[in-house]
Amino acid sequence: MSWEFDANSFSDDDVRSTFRTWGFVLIRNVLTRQEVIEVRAELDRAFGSAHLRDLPTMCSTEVLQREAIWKNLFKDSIVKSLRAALGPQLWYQHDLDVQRNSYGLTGARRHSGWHMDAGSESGNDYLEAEDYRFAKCGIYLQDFDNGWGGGIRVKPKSHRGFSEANGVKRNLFFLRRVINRTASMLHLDVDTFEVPTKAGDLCFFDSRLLHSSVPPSRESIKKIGYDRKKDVSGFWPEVPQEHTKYVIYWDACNAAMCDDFLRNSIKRSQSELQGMNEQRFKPAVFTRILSMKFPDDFPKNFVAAAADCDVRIASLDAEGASFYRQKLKSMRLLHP
Ligand SMILES: O=C(O)CCC(=O)C(=O)O
Ligand SMILES: [Fe+2]
Repeated sequence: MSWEFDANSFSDDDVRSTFRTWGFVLIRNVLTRQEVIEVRAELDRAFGSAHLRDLPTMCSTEVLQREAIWKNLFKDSIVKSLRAALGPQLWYQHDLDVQRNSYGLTGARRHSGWHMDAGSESGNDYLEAEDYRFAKCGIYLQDFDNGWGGGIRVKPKSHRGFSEANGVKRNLFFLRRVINRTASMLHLDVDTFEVPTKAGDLCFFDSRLLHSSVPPSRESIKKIGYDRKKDVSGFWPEVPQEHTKYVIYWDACNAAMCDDFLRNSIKRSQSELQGMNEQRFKPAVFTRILSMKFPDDFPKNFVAAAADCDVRIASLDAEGASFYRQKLKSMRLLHP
């Protein structure tokens, strides 16, 4: 079974079973070459502005102000493939962001950084539900093999222990997961698959799948002097401008997952304290997201684009959102 499809010709059934079996799906060319150029140029401009210049991420409230970026989420091939994998009633979380030259927990350490995005939700029963359908979606805007770590790598099938009904299989999948984790601690690459994303591709993966960033190659690291640098963090501002790593990320799910996810975001927002100052590497992401009620607080073109393809957007009700708006007002923000 292949995990790779073309944006213009895939069967929904194949996408669905690939997602369940492997935990990830790659859809080629959801953006044309010209669209990639335009989106990258828009991001270069945006990140060149004073309030974003030193930041590794453009957060959801900022992305929502830039139609040239968010409109890509509603492309036919993207909506169709996500609907195939997640179910007919497709929901987007508006936790969208753009990551720039960001190598997460991996930094320059090639064997580290393995995680699942649902990590903060561990212990919640819904992760083990048979109908769990929740995916992290990324539009990659450079080739994975350009030497600057443009893509991600995954441990295929590592999501499967959670909702496997057969007890023996379940234990085997979990055992494999433990072996994978232990191997990466020993700097061994077991079961690692580098997803060969090209500029303009969509890759979406089950939020329980183990994955990590791919750092730049050893030669590239030398070129920018990071081999001599102490404390290389997850953000690499010295990557040459033309190789800037950009990924547009968001979460998508089906109706059954929405309340659970919002509840979890509320829990996570508790670490963003009333009156706090936002920090460069610690913006108040959850408070920002929860403060926006759909559709009232969204650009009207965004609301129309979502309605056009029948994608629902998850948010709190008016009273809930208002609480987080007040909380946001009490903070000193990096930008509005
Ligand atoms: O480097 C990447 O694109 C992966 C980022 C990632 O895994 C995350 O943001 O959770
Ligand atoms: Fe992740």
